[in-house]
Amino acid sequence: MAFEDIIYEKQDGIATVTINRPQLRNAFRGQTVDEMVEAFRDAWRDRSIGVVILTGAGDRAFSSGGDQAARSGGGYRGGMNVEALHEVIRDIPKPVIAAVNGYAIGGGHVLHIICDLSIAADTARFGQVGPRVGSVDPGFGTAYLTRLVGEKKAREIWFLCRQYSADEALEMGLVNKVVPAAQLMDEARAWGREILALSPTAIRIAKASFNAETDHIKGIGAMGGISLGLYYRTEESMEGRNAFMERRTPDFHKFQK
Ligand code: 2NE
Repeated sequence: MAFEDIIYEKQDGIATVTINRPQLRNAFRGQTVDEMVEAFRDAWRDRSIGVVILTGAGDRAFSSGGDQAARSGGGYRGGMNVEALHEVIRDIPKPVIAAVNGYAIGGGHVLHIICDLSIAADTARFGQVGPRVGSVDPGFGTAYLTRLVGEKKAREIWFLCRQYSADEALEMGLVNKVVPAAQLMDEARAWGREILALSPTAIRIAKASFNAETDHIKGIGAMGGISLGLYYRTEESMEGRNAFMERRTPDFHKFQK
């Protein structure tokens, strides 16, 4: 498999998917998402793999979400099937560990939310940014986030678009552990090895049973994806996107209803 936007490696039972666009804080475009889906499907099929680690290249970002440069009034250039990516991370019958090595922002934050476990570098920063940049990620990004941090905190995260430190993320139940940045991948692999020593069938059943409780959120995500496609066509959404690209504060006043 030849990938351009990701690095996909397999070693000793652990597959690692690395978003490799560090110059854009590992923002993803349609192609990046397609490549990640293909890598996860390969890890699903490969009987030698028991755990997948998802991370970002470099030391600045896990992922900053959708590539705003690839977005216009018609949505992301060439389309972007984020729902397929969310589904494969959830449905692959093997634990997925997010190794959050820097900014996990916007759609990048949602990716780590969906992973089974999250280990953060002490330098990591977390947050949603959609309402500031003319986007929103309804589904797992909202409803499942609420399962992790509770209703009040989830609404704070979305309604204020603040950033949170790794220690704050740990305190609110967003991540499992915080480690010094230099130890992040070793720690993620150590967690992976611990899982590999356990019964894969028991793990598989456990993951499916955890998912069963929240699988209905897929439907919210599907409806949300359609709404988002319509929202992206609006002047209001483009004001957020354009303000980010032009490095200015967005002005949403005239859209208040
Ligand atoms: C991540 C963050 C906080 C980093 O800030 P900083 O100050 O460390 O870096 P800077 O200067 O903002 O970014 C470095 C370079 O990366 C680009 C920037 O434009 C900049 O480019 P140059 O000036 O060097 O040429 N960059 C960063 N993030 C990008 C992005 N997402 N798309 C395109 N270029 C990006 C800061 O950069 C930030 O807040 N970024 C998030 C921007 C954002 O709008 N993300 C998308 C949210 S919507 C979404 O992800 C989504 C959804 O809502 C629904 C479905 C699917 C996706």
